[in-house]
Amino acid sequence: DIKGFAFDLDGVIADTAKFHSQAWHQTATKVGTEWTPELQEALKGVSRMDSLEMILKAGGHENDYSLAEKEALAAEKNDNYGKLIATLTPADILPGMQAFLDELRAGGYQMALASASKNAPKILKYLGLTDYFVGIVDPATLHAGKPDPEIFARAAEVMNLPADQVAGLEDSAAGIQSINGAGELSIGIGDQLSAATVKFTDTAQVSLANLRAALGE
Ligand code: B16
Ligand code: MG
Repeated sequence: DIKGFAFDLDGVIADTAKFHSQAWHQTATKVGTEWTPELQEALKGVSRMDSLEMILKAGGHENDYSLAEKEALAAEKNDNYGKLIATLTPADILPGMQAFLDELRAGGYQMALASASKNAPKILKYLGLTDYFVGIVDPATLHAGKPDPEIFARAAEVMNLPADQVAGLEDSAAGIQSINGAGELSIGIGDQLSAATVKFTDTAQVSLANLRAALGE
């Protein structure tokens, strides 16, 4: 039986991807890489420094910057992103997710956050959701990011639950791979998540009743 839920943030709880994209677009322009929809999509769920490397590589600039210069570019992106997320309010919670979190809390389920974002604690605060979560995995302490199973395995630890009692919610293929690798029940939100055990088209579909129906319970 599932007793806890591990949540991705960007794309599951709030659409912070639009802010990441806005800020990375500025970085891409600055380094001379063309900003394309494919590049934008490829950055989903990828850590800050890996995202920068992908942007540099897409324009053939991977050898043009020193480590210190790369760190400065990443810091500048995060400053711009920080200003954008500061506008978030509870009205920015994706459809259905406040109700789902309330339903889980009322049902005595545990919740943990498994986001690659170092800004996650701030974002939860802006959204007014901090108190729902028993813990937030600190991505700075991970040896490997998604698709490695580590982040979702750590979320189960935070909730003090064995993997087979945990369900993970994700909107990225890398995240679904991480959940499956950790031995948890994967719930995919959006299309192109064929590896997910349960699939929902959007966050508005996510509820315990729909989950039970999808599992044939
Ligand atoms: P930060 P998630 C991920 O969040 C984003 O999808 C990804 O685009 C971002 O680069 C990454 O967090 C790191 O974010 O720069 O704030 O540390 O989907 O894992 O919740
Ligand atoms: Mg995501």
